[in-house]
Amino acid sequence: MSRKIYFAGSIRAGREDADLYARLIEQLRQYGKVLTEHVGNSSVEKEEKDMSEKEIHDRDMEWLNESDYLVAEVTQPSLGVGYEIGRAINLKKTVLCLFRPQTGKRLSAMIRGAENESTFIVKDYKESEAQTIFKEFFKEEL
Ligand code: 6IA
Repeated sequence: MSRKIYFAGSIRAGREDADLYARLIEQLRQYGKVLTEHVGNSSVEKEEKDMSEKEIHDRDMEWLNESDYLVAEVTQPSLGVGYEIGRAINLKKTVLCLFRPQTGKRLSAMIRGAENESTFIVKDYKESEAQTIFKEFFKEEL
């Protein structure tokens, strides 16, 4: 059975990293089905304008529920992504958070401090390292 991966990245909190999300999603497709490809789509805000906020929330929670993994790009701080991470922990999903320290930002202690070396992993990374990180993460999670 193929893995289901929920990818989380900032939407209303800022789309500066949207192209990076799209590239990460493309790489993640090697490891399973990515349920949230819209996060990397530059026109998500137009395409989803016909859905109510409740519909967006409930659909995303359904996808999170049926996924095996949450992979979150957490460099651009986002309330929605933080919420999804908290819900994923509650649902006992395996979580990988990716953070780029070279941006000069500092990751919330509530994310960095949740690292447990097995079901909640936080990786500081550069984009060139993403492939290796995914390979290692999904190998250990077979
Ligand atoms: O607080 P944020 O908007 O930055 O939260 C981003 C996170 O929440 C993402 O990881 C998504 O999974 C989820 N999310 C937030 N908004 C949406 C959305 N449409 N569609 C799907 N997932 C979402 C918002 C479109 C709207 C601007 C018209």
